[in-house]
Amino acid sequence: MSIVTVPCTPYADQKPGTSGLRKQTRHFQQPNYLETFVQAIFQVKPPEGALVVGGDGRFFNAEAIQSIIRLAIANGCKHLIIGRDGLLSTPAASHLVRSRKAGGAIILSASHNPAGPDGDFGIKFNGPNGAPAGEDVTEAFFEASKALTSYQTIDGPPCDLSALGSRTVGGATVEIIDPAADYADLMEQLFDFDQIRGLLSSGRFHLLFDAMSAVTGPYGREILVNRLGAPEDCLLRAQPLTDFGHAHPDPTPANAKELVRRLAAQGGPDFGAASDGDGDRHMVLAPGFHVNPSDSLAILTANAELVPGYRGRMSGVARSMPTSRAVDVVAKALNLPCYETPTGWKFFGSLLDAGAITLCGEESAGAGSDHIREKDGVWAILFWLNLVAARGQSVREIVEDHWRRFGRHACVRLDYDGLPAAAAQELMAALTRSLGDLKGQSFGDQTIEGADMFDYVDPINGATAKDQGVRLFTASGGRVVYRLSGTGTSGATLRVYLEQYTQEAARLSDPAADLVAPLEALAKEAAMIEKLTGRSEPSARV
Ligand code: G16
Repeated sequence: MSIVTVPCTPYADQKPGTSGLRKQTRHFQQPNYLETFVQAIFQVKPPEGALVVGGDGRFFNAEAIQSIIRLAIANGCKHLIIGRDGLLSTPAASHLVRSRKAGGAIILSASHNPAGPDGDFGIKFNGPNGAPAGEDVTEAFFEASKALTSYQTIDGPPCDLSALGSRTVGGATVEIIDPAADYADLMEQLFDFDQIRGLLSSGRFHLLFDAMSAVTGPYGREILVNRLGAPEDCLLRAQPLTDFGHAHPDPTPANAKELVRRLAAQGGPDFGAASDGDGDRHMVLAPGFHVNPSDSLAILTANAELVPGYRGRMSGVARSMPTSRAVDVVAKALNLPCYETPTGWKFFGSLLDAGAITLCGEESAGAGSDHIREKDGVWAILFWLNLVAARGQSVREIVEDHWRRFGRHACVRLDYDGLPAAAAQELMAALTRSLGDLKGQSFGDQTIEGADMFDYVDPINGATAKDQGVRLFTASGGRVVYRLSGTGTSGATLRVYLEQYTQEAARLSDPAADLVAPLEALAKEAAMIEKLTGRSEPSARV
């Protein structure tokens, strides 16, 4: 096999967003598009040590991995570690980088975005600590991509990814591994598998896990069925499909209709769970009940002492700025430091590396810990199973107990999708200009007590991230946050996060939408959303 230099014309739009480079699949299929970005990665981060490669199995994964193998070897990589059939969940890839002391990982996924020729595709690079590359590095990828006039590859036949074991390709070792084995071992170290096994075999508790036809099917089978003894029929949509069965692999009740239906049925499961396309998000359900992701982080933190992997070793916690402040209240009660970071898992990396935090999470269905450097869907589900087993309570009882003890931060997110980018940016600019005027203003019975733009300085390395979203604080303990999504692939998405704190016993279990209703009116009016976007209602409420 020989190294081939392929001339190419640079693309001008390869700027990574909240989580790597995400575009429509067809965009990625343009000639040399993927190759240009991968070459830019290797230009900035020449392969050192082993490179972990895998993805969520979506359409174009298989072709992309073959290209990456060729480019990696041509750029000097001597050892590739690849999940069988190109599959690796994002958390498993992060774990492999750390456990195998690899130089980094290339992960192929557009996470919870739909897949297929008309769906989305994505690629991101994680460094030797297993964490997504920081903004300085992704910015360097972008700069390098704009200047490329050629990339290096090798010729030769495609590599067989279906058989476990190592082979030599172009002088490099290509090692195909079981995607779930190492990860399952790690989970076994963190959680009390005996206690969970006891729960699952008690005959009184049934779980249903929806893998959404995405990457976590094999993980669910290995952990829940093979190691914890749950019956095979506890798995729903467990076969990974390249188009995720034409479904949306975002773990929300609306996208998991069969799971919700089965939970609601007489004699149905007691515990429902789902994970997203690449396995880093989670959803936990009980019959007629959905655990809000911000609450999930707070509850995991409050109960961490019940879990072997966290007992006696909680150093601190962090949440992304739009995530509700439920965890702040817990941290205060437990005397733990609590950090507020911009949206994007990459901002937790330095805090985790420094040992400043043990758990962290986000409103966008992500929670995780220092066991890896990504959020982790299956981990969060196992954490919940461990809590149910240790406390002997149902999911709903655990959540309602939590609210009684700490108060409740009811939250709802409004998404305005597909806005013209210019209109969305103008809305944010106008809102930012009006911050001074908004302070002290009343909307209905709500008064704005504070208003600012969230800028971040990383307490560990001093890196800064400016303009991360507008925050309005109300006198009644409410908060409204506005920011533009960094993961969309067409137009702009305005996200408006509403959060209302209450300790009023009679209202604790009210629907979140009712508790935040006064804030919704304020949020729409203060930012003149209808006037500036023409939309009177959001596209989605999450
Ligand atoms: C990514 C990031 C998360 C972020 C989420 C939503 O998740 O890793 O940190 O919270 O996107 O971001 P945005 O509001 O900018 O769309 P994932 O699961 O898509 O990789």
